[in-house]
Amino acid sequence: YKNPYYAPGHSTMVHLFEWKWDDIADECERFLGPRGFGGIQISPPNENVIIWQYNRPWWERYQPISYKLVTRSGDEQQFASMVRRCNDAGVRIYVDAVINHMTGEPRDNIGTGGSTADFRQWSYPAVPYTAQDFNWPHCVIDGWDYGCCPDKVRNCELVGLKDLNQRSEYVRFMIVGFMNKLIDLGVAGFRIDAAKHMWPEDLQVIYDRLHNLNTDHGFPSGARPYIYQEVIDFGNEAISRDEYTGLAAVTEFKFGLELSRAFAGGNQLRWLNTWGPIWGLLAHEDALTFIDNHDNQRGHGGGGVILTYKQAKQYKGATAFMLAHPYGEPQIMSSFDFTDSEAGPPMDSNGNIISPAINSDNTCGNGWVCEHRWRQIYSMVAFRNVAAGTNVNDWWDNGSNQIAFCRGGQAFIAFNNDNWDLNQNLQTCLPAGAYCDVISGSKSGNSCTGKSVTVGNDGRAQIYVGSHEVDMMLAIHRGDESRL
Ligand code: AAO
Repeated sequence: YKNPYYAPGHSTMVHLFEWKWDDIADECERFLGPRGFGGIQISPPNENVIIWQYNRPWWERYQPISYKLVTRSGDEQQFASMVRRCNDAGVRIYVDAVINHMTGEPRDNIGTGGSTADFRQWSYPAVPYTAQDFNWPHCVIDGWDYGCCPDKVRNCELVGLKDLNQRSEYVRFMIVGFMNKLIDLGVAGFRIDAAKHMWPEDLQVIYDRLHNLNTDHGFPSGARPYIYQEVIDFGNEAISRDEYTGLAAVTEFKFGLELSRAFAGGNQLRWLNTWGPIWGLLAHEDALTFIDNHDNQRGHGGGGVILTYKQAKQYKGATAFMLAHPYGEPQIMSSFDFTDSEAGPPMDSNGNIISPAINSDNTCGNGWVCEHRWRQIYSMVAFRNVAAGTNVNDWWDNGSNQIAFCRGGQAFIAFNNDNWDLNQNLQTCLPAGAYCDVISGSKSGNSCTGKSVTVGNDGRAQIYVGSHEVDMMLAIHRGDESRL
């Protein structure tokens, strides 16, 4: 369950938070596939309760009312078409699977597919689930429980969401049926929402009943879904991420916290020369890594102080480091702009999501940030693909916040997070020749729209990153996008 089965030459997942299925399919064909992205985490595809009381917040999608594939993102036919088109473009789909609970919303009880629920009776007729399918007696998790009491964290309700009992064969049957339907439609795996709140042994049973990935969508025969489990673990709670790594991959929240700290200036970049498990991070193959996610970018659900698109220079630096370094399976957040942490995606007065507009410079409009379309970020996905299979070598630092390293003989990157210029003759490990920096610009015919770098016969080059430049890094590699 730890192999994402990316198409050859692809890497990196992007979370297209709250995007519609038709827009995702277009994005696979016009941008993500051609640019070498590996996959997409989509918002939960099954029917959720409609919450007008808070003007359709983003978090209504974490309140399931049935397993019908009908949401603001689209219906089942649109979902199936998206998966087909994305797989054809070499881009995999990973589903955010909300299987811990059902809606617990006190006022609203109508779903995006027209189904109803009576949460006070634990009644969800569109599945159907009734009271006997939930953990009993009913209780709600409070903050203290995380420190002391795994049984409460797993058997009580997370923020009042009705807590399914995954020990029940009937509940397992419904969940497995839902997930297998998605696998048969061609998805490559799942984020397991709130995995900490379910018993590992129950999850094991569910995972082992999942189908192999669909060979009609280009997966090898016998391939198991990629599963990454949402477990927030900073090392100070009763439930450890280690209880879940035996099953499948786990979201590594320390990763974004530490890189955010470093790139925000709270820790010197030179210490990153040991980046990986020495920092208390999960083993490489166990870790789904990211700078920010949809919760912590808006102060929901813990995770400490992290960088987001709102601190653009530092955020691009941290993201570039994530993509330049071989550790972990990276995920990029792709956001809609927000000031109100509850607000849902751009929508019209009927609550329909407004599609992102695509500007001529590749960026998005209509309220969508589209970090994955920032040149400094998508260029680093190409960098990662060129560097695949190599390790970090020829690490250089100035004893402070200027660092540089090679990825085998394939790629080179330098960072300057000091408040003075980086101007050094450095080993790039690349063949002699001229290269375009893919951060400050791109290759255009036989020249660069940004900086260029000339590598000598000894692999060395003069590297300049001014402290007042828009970006703090410079990256060159052997791929077509960089080599002149
Ligand atoms: C909404 C309303 C609620 C209402 C509820 C039901 O906001 O007021 O009661 O509906 O009507 C999302 C939103 C929720 C929303 C929910 C349903 O974030 O606000 O509730 O949809 O619409 C825990 C879980 C983790 C979870 C996180 C939010 O362990 O699984 O809470 N994340 C996922 C999703 C998330 C979603 C759900 C789950 C539910 O990603 O989007 O919720 O499907 C500690 C624990 C964490 C725990 C946090 C929660 O964290 O370690 O496990 O996360 O507490 O507060 C430091 C510590 C850190 C600690 C943190 C916060 O950073 O180091 O460990 O402080 O204390």
